[in-house]
Amino acid sequence: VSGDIYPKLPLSLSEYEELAGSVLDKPAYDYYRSGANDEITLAENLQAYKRIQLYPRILVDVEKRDLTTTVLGQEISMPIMIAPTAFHKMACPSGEIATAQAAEKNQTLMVLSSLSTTTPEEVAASTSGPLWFQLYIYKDRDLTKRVIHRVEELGYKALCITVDAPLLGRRERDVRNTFSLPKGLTIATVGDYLEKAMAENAKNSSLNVYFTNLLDQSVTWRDVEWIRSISELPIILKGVHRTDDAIRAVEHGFDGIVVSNHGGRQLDTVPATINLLPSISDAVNGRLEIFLDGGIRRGTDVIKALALGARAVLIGRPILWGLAVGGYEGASAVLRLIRDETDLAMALCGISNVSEATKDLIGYRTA
Ligand code: FNR
Ligand code: LAC
Repeated sequence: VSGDIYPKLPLSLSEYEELAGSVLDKPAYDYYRSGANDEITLAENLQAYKRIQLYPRILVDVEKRDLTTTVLGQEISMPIMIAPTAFHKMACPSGEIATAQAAEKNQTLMVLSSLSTTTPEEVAASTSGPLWFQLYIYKDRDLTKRVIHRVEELGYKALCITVDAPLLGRRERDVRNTFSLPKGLTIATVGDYLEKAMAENAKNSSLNVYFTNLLDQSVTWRDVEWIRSISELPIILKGVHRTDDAIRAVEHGFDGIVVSNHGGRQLDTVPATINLLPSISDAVNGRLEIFLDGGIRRGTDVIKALALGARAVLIGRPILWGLAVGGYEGASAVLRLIRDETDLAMALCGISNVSEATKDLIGYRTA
C-alpha cells in the first residue's frame, strides 16, 4: 500500500516548519523564520543541542510521570510555555486567539507579544488560561503606563520586559521583501500610534519604523525600576545573556529572567542560549526563576534545558508553524507533540518528575 493514501501529519516540529513554509506567503514565512545577518546564532541555537548528550539512569520506576511545574507560582501542565511572537494573524485568521486557546487546551501559559495583531482585551476574553504580557518600553511613557495598567486590569499575571531589542536586528530577507504587515492587520495594542509612525515611513519594513519611532533606545536599569514602581505585577527580564546582568536582575529584585537571544534575530554571533545557561544558573543560585528560549525543537532539548538550570522553556517559531498549518488545531498539536516527546524523554532518562532533571544527565560531545 502506498504511504500516500494516509494523511501526512507532521511527526516533528521541524516537519511543521516544512509544511508551514509551503502554505505561508513568502514575506510572512521569511519574517517568521529569519535571524539577523548571517544567521549564525539562529543555526547555533539548534546545533548546540546536538553537541549535548544525555546519560540516562537505568532501572528507575518511570511508570507514572509528572510533567507539571510552577512558573512564578502559576501551575502549568508541562515546563513548556509559548514565547511572545509578533503578528499571529499572518499565520491564521484567528491569530493570537487561536494561540491562547491552544495554550489553554494544553494547560500552559502564553506570553502575549506587544506586537500582537489582536488586542490584549480580546485575547484575555478568549481564554481562562494564564497569560503574561511582553512589554516593549515606548518613548511615550504615558502610553507605556497605560498599556501596563490595561493588561494589569485584564488579569495578565506578569510582565515580561524584552531587553535585547533597543533596535531591531537586521533580517536581510525582510529588507529584501520590504516586509510590512499585510493590509487589514494592525499592531492592536497601540493601534493608531503605529499608523502615524507609518505615515512618516519611506521604505524599509514597517516594523523597523515601529521600533525606531516608538520604542525607546535609551532604556536602562532605571527605567525597568520605574516600571516596577508603577506595577504590582511580577516582572521578568527577557534577553539576558551575561552572568553579571543576571546577578544585577537578582539585585534589583526582579522575579525572573529569560535567557534568550530572541531566536537569533537580534545580535548575530551571540552564543546559543543553552550554552549560556549553566553559568547563569550557577550565578543566580536559585534567587530568581530562570527560563530559556531559542531552538527548543525536541523533548530532549527540554530535558537538557531543565537539567542545566531552567525552570521552564518557551517555544517561539514552532507555534507559528502550527498556526500556519492548522490554526488552533495546529498550534495545539505542536504543544501536544513537544509534550509527548518530553514525556518519553523523561521515561527514557529514568526520571519521573521534572525536578529530577539534574546536571548529571548531561555530557558534551567534543568533536
Ligand atoms: C519573536 N520574538 C519576540 N520576542 C519578543 O519579546 N517580542 C516579540 O514581539 C517577538 N516577536 C517575534 C517574532 C518572531 C517571528 C519570532 C521568530 C520571534 C522572540 C521570541 O520571543 C523568542 O525569543 C524566540 O522565538 C525563541 O526562539 P525559537 O523558539 O523561535 O527558536
Ligand atoms: C521581532 C520583534 C518584533 O523579533 O521582536 O521581529
